[in-house]
Amino acid sequence: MSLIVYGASLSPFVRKVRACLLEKELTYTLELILPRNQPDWYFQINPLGRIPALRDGEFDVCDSSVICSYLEQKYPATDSLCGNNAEEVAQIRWLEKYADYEVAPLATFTVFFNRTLAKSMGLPCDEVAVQKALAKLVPHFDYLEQQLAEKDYFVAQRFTLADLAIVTQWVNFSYGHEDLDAARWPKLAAHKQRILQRESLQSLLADEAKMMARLG
Ligand SMILES: N[C@@H](CCC(=O)N[C@@H](CS)C(=O)NCC(=O)O)C(=O)O
Repeated sequence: MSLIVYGASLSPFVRKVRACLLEKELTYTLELILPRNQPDWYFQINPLGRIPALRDGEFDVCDSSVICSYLEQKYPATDSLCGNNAEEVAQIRWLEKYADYEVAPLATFTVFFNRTLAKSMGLPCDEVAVQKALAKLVPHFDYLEQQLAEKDYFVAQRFTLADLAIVTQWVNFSYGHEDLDAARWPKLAAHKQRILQRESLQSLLADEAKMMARLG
């Protein structure tokens, strides 16, 4: 088995895949591909040019959600993160999609991009867009707080891809100098801390700290 993740460590989707691999105790290497600066050959793996992609031997697959589900099917002896029955799978998929398509455009593509990445690319920070995104995030925080209720994890009373997909967005949110308001969303804030304590995420965050330091 030879697993290569293509991408850059500060992407929430790359973090999701790397944490999934670590949780499954699958060894991989990370090959750096920067969005907007991809080599031509990368478009043969992902015609959209987006990161992450995974190479497993001769097999290529892209999109973090598809990659994690592939790993679950391909390596069934590893810890299950995608659910053990139809109901769990559906709930996990829903929350993962919610994180990837509702939260990410605001927390990562707007707040993190403008506050942190834009500067490093010589672009201005669009603070008006950031403030609009922060306002739009409020109902998402409310919904997720309500979904979590009194549980430690979103689904099945154990760590799953739903927890990972959501918390990976909070990491980029914090890199954009914002944080969940623990007074307003105490369960969600505690959940974030709980998930970030995991060994997989602790090791990734240590790696990312070097990159954040370089970005200044
Ligand atoms: N749904 C995709 C989203 C991937 C994505 O949007 N990645 C960003 C980096 S965080 C990217 O590659 N953007 C470059 C582009 O869209 O050209 C996934 O889960 O992998």
